[in-house]
This record gives sequence, structure tokens and C-alpha cells, in this order.
Amino acid sequence: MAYTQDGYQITRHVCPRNCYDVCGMLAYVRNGVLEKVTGDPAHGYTNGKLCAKGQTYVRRVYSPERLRYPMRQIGRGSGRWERLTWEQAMAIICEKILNIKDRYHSTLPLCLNKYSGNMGILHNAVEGMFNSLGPTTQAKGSSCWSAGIDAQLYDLGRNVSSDPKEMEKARLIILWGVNPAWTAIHSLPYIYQAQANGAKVVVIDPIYTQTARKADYFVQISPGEDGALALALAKELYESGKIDQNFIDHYTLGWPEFREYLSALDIDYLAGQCGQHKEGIKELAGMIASFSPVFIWVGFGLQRHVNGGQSLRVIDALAAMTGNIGIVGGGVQYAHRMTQCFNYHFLNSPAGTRHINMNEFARELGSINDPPVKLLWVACRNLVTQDVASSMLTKELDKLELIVTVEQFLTPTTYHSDIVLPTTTHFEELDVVSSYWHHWIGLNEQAIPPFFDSKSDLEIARLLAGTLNQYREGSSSFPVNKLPADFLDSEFNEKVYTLLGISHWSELATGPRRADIARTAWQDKCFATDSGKFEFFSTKARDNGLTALPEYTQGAVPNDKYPYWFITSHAQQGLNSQFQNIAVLPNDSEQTVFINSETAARKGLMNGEQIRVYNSMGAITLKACISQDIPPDVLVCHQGWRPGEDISLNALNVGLPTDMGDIGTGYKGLAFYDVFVDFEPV
Ligand SMILES: Nc1nc2c(c(=O)[nH]1)N[C@H]1C(S)=C(S)[C@@H](COP(=O)(O)OP(=O)(O)OC[C@H]3O[C@@H](n4cnc5c(=O)[nH]c(N)nc54)[C@H](O)[C@@H]3O)O[C@H]1N2
Ligand SMILES: Nc1nc2c(c(=O)[nH]1)N[C@H]1C(S)=C(S)[C@@H](COP(=O)(O)OP(=O)(O)OC[C@H]3O[C@@H](n4cnc5c(=O)[nH]c(N)nc54)[C@H](O)[C@@H]3O)O[C@H]1N2
Ligand code: SF4
Ligand SMILES: [Mo]
Repeated sequence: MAYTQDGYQITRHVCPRNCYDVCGMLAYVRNGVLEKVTGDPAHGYTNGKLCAKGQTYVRRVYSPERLRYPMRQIGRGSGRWERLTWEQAMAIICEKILNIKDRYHSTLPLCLNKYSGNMGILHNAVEGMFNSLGPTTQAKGSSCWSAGIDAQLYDLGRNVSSDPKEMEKARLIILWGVNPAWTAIHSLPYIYQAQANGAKVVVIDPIYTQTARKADYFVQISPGEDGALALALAKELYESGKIDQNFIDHYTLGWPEFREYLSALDIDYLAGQCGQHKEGIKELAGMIASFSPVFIWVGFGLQRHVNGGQSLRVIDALAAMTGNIGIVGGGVQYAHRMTQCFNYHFLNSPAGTRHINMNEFARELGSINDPPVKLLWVACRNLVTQDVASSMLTKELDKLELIVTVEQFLTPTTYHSDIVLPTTTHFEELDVVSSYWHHWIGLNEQAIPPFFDSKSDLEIARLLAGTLNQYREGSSSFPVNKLPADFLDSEFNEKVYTLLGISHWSELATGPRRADIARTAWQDKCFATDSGKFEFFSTKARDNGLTALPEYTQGAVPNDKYPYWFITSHAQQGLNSQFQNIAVLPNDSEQTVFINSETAARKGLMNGEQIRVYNSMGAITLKACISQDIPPDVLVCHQGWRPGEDISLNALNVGLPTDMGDIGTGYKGLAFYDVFVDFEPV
């Protein structure tokens, strides 16, 4: 476990944020105080490095703004917080739970909304706690990756991806709707290595991003039109005979139908739709044909559109017809779920549990009855900044009888809550975290005692269950006497141990382990679809109301009234709504909207002026930054939350669903970037 060196106690950790990188880290503790945090050189993907956010962890742990005690707000939104003991907080919550049960003869009015603030497996204790009460109401689905997950389930049958290090062996890397220079920086060394080996890098994005600046070619695509571009490329390759007939014949299903579909397409039309010249398409097609292996990394940004799933299906098809799937250094990489093989005991919800779509949360709260939701528990979730339709959401929240939020900071969500419970960081609790991008799994040991009165989500679950049972025996079946280590024992199984090559999870204290899964996805060409082939033609998709073939589906487009896209992609110095409240990070001190220089000139707008951005959902005021990186019909803001700022970018977002998502995540995803606005100088 922990070892000592130069007077420090050193423990191992992994960053548990919802981040591609899930970095390995070492914590240096002296006299019970966390003094520094470094990257863990034993982590084979992050290799001892951390991003700027990771470097601020000591400040985050000891931030003066960190919550220390349970608190009650005297009047929601008043900002008048009263300190409570855990006993008092539990008494208020337990009395309310029992009162609601008595009034409704049901536990369904108790609702949980938990998401991705901490991705460690023991944080599922929150669901476990809820499941132990009886059938409750639980927000399910994902606001992040659903459309892309389903697209690859239709085409390939399972969510598998190659080891990111495979990029080094590519000859052409296409970074398609992904911005790793900000969102996955530890993948950059692999991209640089590929470039050093002679590979070319293409970035396809509506924005000239930091990633695009590192590329050899940049394709500035119209938002939501990746399907048009991929089909135009596919048609061009097919017509020039640059396809891999051997791969098609042996490993795919439905090529004749897809070929016929391609024949009927018009490249000029498709080029126009995605904002490209035909010559550019020919050039890129030529590169795909001559630079195998082609490694295509499709990001989450690409699929945050109403047709996002179709776009990814077409990209899969493009890779398959050119034989770029299942080869070393090639493939279409999106995200994997290969290390999600723990027991997940906490997630077994009892019969009668009412699952609601987390992407329709405000509407669901407003419409479900019989019985209605009365109590909301929020954990690992900054609902008010991260969820859509913010105004509708806060109106619905205001109708609830009790809102409990488990947090580290006073976020906009706590502003709408009655009780706030302070929670620990990953230096103060035991846990295990895996990644959806690289293949490593690591341990969070407990380095320091909990900050003031804070408790982990697991400890809070134990406490709540125990207190409820004291109030009324049999209220909760949560195993209150089990310790965190016992819970880890029951989450691990032989499959995980074999994957990691260890016999007990505590061995992870000597270093994270790479799961023993194929470095090259689909190298055996045994696909997990019903046919066992790569499916150009998917009966499953057709049965689910979609087109069987990956077809061109036009996306949502701006209109005369709201002529600009409003794209709110992920920030460099934030991780969703986290970190930007830690005031040491260099940029983004104020929410800024980036605007094309010609558009700004047309509107008589000067750099740094305040503008009002609005649509039928509402209006927000933001500082304008004039930029050459943004197309004329797009406004860009980077999502996040800074204390003292009363801005929710999602106030303008009605929350259109994506085309896919229900198979892999239970519900369709969110077309976060199909938002249309107009603006005016203030
Ligand atoms: N406009 C816009 N909105 C978006 C997106 C976008 O691109 N644009 N992206 C969407 C995507 S991809 C995602 S994944 C979601 C993410 O949405 P969330 O999952 O809500 O994201 P976070 O901001 O990472 O975390 C929420 C809160 O968890 C808290 N937290 C951290 N650790 C713990 C813990 O151990 N226990 C508890 N109880 N709380 C903890 C943090 O302080 C933070 O306030 O946002 C979505 N929202
Ligand atoms: N620094 C940092 N790192 C993060 C996060 C963070 O908030 N900050 N969040 C984490 C999480 S939860 C997630 S989901 C990932 C997200 O990370 P990414 O997968 O990189 O996704 P996004 O930032 O949503 O979008 C990536 C790019 O897609 C572009 N894009 C938007 N629409 C389109 C389109 O129609 N076509 C194409 N081709 N491109 C388009 C955007 O302009 C953006 O540059 O990052 C994770 N890592
Ligand atoms: S936020 Fe992402 S890149 Fe930064 S330390 Fe955490 S896992 Fe690593
Ligand atoms: Mo996400």
C-alpha cells in the first residue's frame, strides 16, 4: 500500500473525472497534509504526466470554498446557509423520506439524479442506497455519448476500441469531431510520434481548434454534416475502385445494398451540404486510399447532433469498405466499454423502479404523476449548469419538497437545494476507476483523512441507511456494516482479476494495470453483430425505426429568426463544470463567446463588448471575443461554471434528442450542439 520516501507518505490515485485520460497520480502527504500531487510514471498511458487541472488538486482539496459541514439553506436560493451536524441532516432527510412513504404508500416519489462528477465504481453506492429503499424514480441514460455508442453497436456489435498508442502505427490519422489538445491531452504524444514517423493528421471540425493547429490538413465542416462528407468520400473511393474487396467479401454484410445506395448519390450535392469543394473531397479520398492504415478517432462532439448516430455509422462504413477495420494502426475509435466488467451489485434496481430519461429530466419532473416526485437526491451532478432547458428545470426543482445535493462546492445546483452534504475527494476515499478511452485501471487509496466533516458518497449511503433503519426498521437493505474495502471485494470478480493479471485489487496499490484486451480492436475480424460481420446493412437498426443502411440524414439547421449555431463544446481549463472555480488556472476567467470577425463587423461589434445571445428559450449576456477560428454562422462558448457568474449556457438549449442511444444507454442522447440563436450588442 502506501510507501514512504523523503519523509512523504506516497499513495496511488487515478483522476476520477469524466475525462478520456483518467490519469494515474501519486499523492505526497506529510503530517496528514497533502502537499503535492504528481503524475504516476507507472501509468502506461499518461506516463507520469497530468493536465493543468490535475496540477491544481492540492488547491482543490484545500480550497477555502470547499464544503466543510452539512448545511441547510434557509429558503432556497437565499444563500443563507445554516451549519448542521450529520445527525441533524440525517434527521431532516429521514423524516422526510418516511413522511413521503406514509403519504404515498410508495417509495416512487423519491428521485435520484446522479451522473459523472466522480466515475469511481464505489460511487455507485448512491444508486445502491436508492435501490435499497424499494422502487424509486431514477434518471437514466447519458447526456454524453449515447448516439455514437449505438451507431457502433449496430455496425460492429460491441463498443470496443484500440489502445490509443496504436495511433503511432497509423499512416493517416483523422481526428473527426474531437479536440484532444484540450480534452485528451495525453493522447497527443502518440499523435506526435505518428507524425514523426511520417503520418499525416487531418482534423475535421467546424472550429479551427488547438488540435487543428497541430494537424497537416484541416477540414472546416458545416456542423452536423459529417455524414455528407463521409458519404461523398465513400462514393469517390468506390467509383475510383479504391476499396478493399477482400475485406468486404469476407467480413461484411450488406455491401451490395450500400454500393447501390452510394451509386445513387450526388457528390456535388453532398459537398455543398458539408461546405466543401469537390476537389478537397477527392484529395482526402486519395489520402485515405494511399495511406493505410487509417486511424479515425471520432469524438463525442461529432455526435451531439440530431443525426449524430448516422454520421458515425457512415464513418464506420467508410473505414470498412477501405479495409481499415481490425488492422494494426487503423480502425474507427470512439469509446470502449471493455473494462466495465465489475459486478455492479449496487446497480440492481428492484422491480417497479421508475426509470426516467435524464435528457428529459425537467419535462419528466413536470409530467410524471401517480405518484409525483417529491424528494430529489443529487450526486456527482451539476444539474443546473450541465442539463438542458435550465429555466424549465429550475421551475420544476422549485416545486419539490426536499432537494439534497452531495457536493464539494456551492454550485448553482446547491442554490436550488435545501440540504447540502459535503463529500470527500479521491484523496480521501478508497475506489477504483477505469477509462472509456485507454485500457488502464487504477486504484484510489486513502491518502488523507476526510476534509472537515465531509464523507464519501459510500459513507453517506451507509449513514443514511443506518439512520433510516433506526427510525423505522427494515426501511433500507443497504449493507451498512460493510467497509469500503469489503465493497471493493464484492465488486471484483475472476474476469476482472484475469484481465488485470492480479489476484486481489489491493495489488493495484503497486501501480495501475493495463487490462489484457486486444490492442487492435477487431483484429480477429469476428464482429459481435448477429451476423458476426461488419454490418453495412443492420436489421437491428431497421427494427429500431432507423434506416438499415448508414444513409445521409440532414441535420438541424439555423433559420431566419435564429441564424447562428450555438456550439458549447468542452473547455480547456474545465472538466465539464469542475475546476474553473479553482482560481489558479490561467484563462477563461469570464464566460466568453467567440464570434467570426466578419460576422462581428457586420453587426458593428467590437472585441470585448457584451452581447445578448438569445432564442425562444431565453437570453444570456456574454463577453464577445472576435476570432478567425469560427465560421460566420457559428457562435462558440466553452461550457463550464465559475462562481459568482449567473450564466447557464444551457438556458438556450431545448434539448433535442439524437437519432440513436436507446439500445446502449437506455435513452436517446442529447443533440447539445443543435442550438440556434441570434445576438445583439448590449
Ligand atoms: N452546454 C453543454 N452542456 C453539457 C455538455 C456540453 O458539451 N455542452 N456536455 C455534457 C456532457 S458530455 C457531460 S458528460 C455532462 C457532465 O455533467 P455532470 O456529470 O453533471 O458533470 P461534472 O461537472 O463533471 O460533475 C458534476 C458535479 O459533481 C461534483 N462532484 C465531484 N466529485 C464528486 C463526488 O465524489 N461526489 C459527489 N456527490 N459529487 C462530486 C462536482 O463538484 C460537480 O459539481 O455535461 C453535459 N452538459
Ligand atoms: N479539458 C477538458 N477535457 C475533457 C472534458 C472537458 O470538459 N474539458 N470533458 C470530458 C468529457 S465528459 C467528454 S464527453 C469529452 C469531450 O471531448 P471531445 O470528444 O473532444 O468532444 P467535444 O469537446 O464535445 O467536441 C469536440 C469537437 O467537436 C466539434 N464539433 C461540434 N460539432 C461538430 C460536428 O458537427 N462535426 C464535427 N466534425 N465536429 C463537431 C467541436 O467544435 C469540438 O472542437 O472530453 C472529456 N475531457
Ligand atoms: S482532468 Fe483528465 S487529463 Fe486532467 S488530470 Fe484528470 S484525467 Fe487527467
Ligand atoms: Mo461527457
